[in-house]
Amino acid sequence: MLNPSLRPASNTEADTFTADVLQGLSRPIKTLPCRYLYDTQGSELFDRITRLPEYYPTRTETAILKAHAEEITAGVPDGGVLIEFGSGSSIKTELLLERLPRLGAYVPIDVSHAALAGAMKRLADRLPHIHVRPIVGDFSFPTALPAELVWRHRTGFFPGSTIGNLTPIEASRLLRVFRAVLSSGAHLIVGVDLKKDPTKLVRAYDDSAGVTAAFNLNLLARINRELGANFDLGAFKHRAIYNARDGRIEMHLVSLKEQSVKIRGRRIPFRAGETIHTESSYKYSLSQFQDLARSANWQPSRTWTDPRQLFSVHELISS
Ligand code: SAH
Ligand code: AVI
Repeated sequence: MLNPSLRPASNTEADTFTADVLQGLSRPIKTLPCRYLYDTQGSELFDRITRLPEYYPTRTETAILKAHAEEITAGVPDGGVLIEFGSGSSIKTELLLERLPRLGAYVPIDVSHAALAGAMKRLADRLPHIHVRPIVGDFSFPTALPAELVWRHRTGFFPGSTIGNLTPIEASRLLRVFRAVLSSGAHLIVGVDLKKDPTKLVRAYDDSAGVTAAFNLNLLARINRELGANFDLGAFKHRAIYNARDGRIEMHLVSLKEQSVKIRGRRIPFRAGETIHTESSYKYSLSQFQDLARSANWQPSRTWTDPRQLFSVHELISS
């Protein structure tokens, strides 16, 4: 529960960010919500991650979407709306949009203004016939569609294994929110990273070029920029571990010494070796994910994977 003295006076973005940061860093085990990784710099760094040799998810999911684009788009009727949750650069989505010349509209939803602006520009150049209606916002809350689209058939797209960044309980809740946004009978296409050798996983989240480290540390830089904090970026180190019990990769920022940081007039102490848990990335087996989908009243339909079973794309139907 948010300490009343920290509760924001008004619900502006900056107030919510301040409250979330102070609340997360006041816990016995310090955490920060991973959606804050994606400011302008964070979205750019994430795009660089997707091109790293060690980061297999993006190229593997892209190959699956390429190989099965026809089947995946078969359920989208002419005039329908494709709603993407956490659309980022929308690069993969082009593979679907290319096959949907008579789509009513593409609605990308993302918290990152910068990512949406970049995607809009690229799509306007590459697929000018597609009507794009972006929504800046948090996909965890039901989103109202623009009035002219409410009567159209909806299909959801949630690639990238972004669902893995939520705990299974949060993921089930989110799938229920999507069900409400998409309405009954809708199809939802979800990209889900699969369980695999932990060494390969850790390499994907602690790459040799240090891009993932920069992505993680950018969260502290963002808190300095936007909340006037004084994190010393050299005094924290990126760490990625595989937590086998929970089946998830965890990203942490480790304090290299005893220190304290000032954020909006509050002093936050750190012990040497203490960590801030900044992101979890859950890995599922095919059946684990299908069970999760059923828990949210989605009926698993078709599933596509790559030959090495690194990544999966699931088609779910709202029951
Ligand atoms: N779909 C793209 C991008 C995945 S990266 C792909 O598959 O490559 C995850 C994206 O989700 C980022 O662009 C981030 O800004 C966005 N995101 C994360 N949490 C979000 C939330 N709660 N609401 C809306 N967007 C979110
Ligand atoms: C967006 N999300 C699915 C990425 C992942 O793999 O969990 C975010 C990421 N974090 C570090 N590398 C990539």
